[in-house]
Amino acid sequence: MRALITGITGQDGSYLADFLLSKGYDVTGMVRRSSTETFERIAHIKHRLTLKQADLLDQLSLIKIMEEVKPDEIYNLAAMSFVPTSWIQPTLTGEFTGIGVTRMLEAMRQVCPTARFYQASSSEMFGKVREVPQTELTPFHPRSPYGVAKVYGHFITVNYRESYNLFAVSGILFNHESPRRGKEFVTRKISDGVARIKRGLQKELRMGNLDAQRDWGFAGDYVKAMWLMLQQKQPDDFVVATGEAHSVREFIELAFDHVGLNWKNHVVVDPEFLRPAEVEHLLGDSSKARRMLGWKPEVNFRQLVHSMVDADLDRLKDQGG
Ligand code: NAP
Ligand code: G4F
Repeated sequence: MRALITGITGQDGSYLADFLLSKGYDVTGMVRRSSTETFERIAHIKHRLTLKQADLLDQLSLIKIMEEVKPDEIYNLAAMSFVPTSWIQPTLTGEFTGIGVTRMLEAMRQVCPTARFYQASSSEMFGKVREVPQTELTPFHPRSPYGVAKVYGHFITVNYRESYNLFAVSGILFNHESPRRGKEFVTRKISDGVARIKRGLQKELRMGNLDAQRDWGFAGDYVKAMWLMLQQKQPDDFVVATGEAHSVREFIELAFDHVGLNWKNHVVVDPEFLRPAEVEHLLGDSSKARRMLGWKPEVNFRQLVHSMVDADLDRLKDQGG
């Protein structure tokens, strides 16, 4: 089996590549050119991957990569994925995260229409939530240009399935984290900050809204759900979540407790990290995925927090006290 992963240099792309290689797939990763390579997350498997240059903004490059790879499965994980940046670059976010999905689907339709396509949709689409918990049937009310672009990506995937009979699915994934998470996202910012404070490299941690609640899972568990969605008889959309919500404050408290520090002595709320419109509370109901895919999360909240702090402590062990 041949898989094409866009966004292979990101958190999810790297875990998905690990997983597909373990299943014996030939894995090609789509990468965009940059002046400095960003291959840190796939360094351990780079020799087992084929990497090819293309860009979500460049239709011809997407057609060419599909002609060369002839994939059986396509995982479209590439996107501008950081919510605050989507207010700074709203049209670019729309191009990458929204229209980029259409470019991928068009390339697949022209070149390899029998391939199976996974779109990385997001719980950010629920935004100002209409019901708790959120299911596949909950209406969307996105609260950021990123969320709006993801709603477009979701519906264009559904539309191409219905219009052209493609095997195209949308996975509505709630927040998932890991030691490979980018340091600007809240969980990794906390785990990295706690490790730096513990190692004597930093004194305070400046944060935004501590009341926001998220349904946080482990990225390694969530990439399995992506694969399972493409192994079904019929294409369909699924919510993937743990079914447990925790606040940013709880994450902070657990992370500082883990290293024997009191968070109140270090955390400073800084208005710079507040958002123009906030998603206050996300909680997913993944009953459909559990029932139809046989999927369930293996890592709980406490294990997730501890593993992220431990990984950052380990990474910084030669740099501090
Ligand atoms: P991530 O770590 O930010 O990775 C994003 C990837 O997209 C990187 O490999 C990046 O490449 C690539 N990319 C960005 N713009 C591109 C372009 N124009 N052309 C080609 N590649 C481009 O994100 P992640 O956390 O792994 O998330 C994967 C996907 O799932 C994203 O679509 C995200 O929006 C979605 N999602 C994530 C979560 C979550 O909690 N993690 C939840 C729901 C949905 P560079 O290395 O070159 O920057
Ligand atoms: O970690 P975050 O930046 O993730 P957010 O906005 O929920 O988006 C992530 O999850 C989505 C799935 O729902 C993905 F689609 C998306 O690509 C991304 O992976 O922020 C989480 C919460 C927010 O409410 C934010 O306001 O944490 C709050 N927060 C509080 N202080 C902070 C901070 N977020 C960041 N990044 N930095 C802070 O200092």
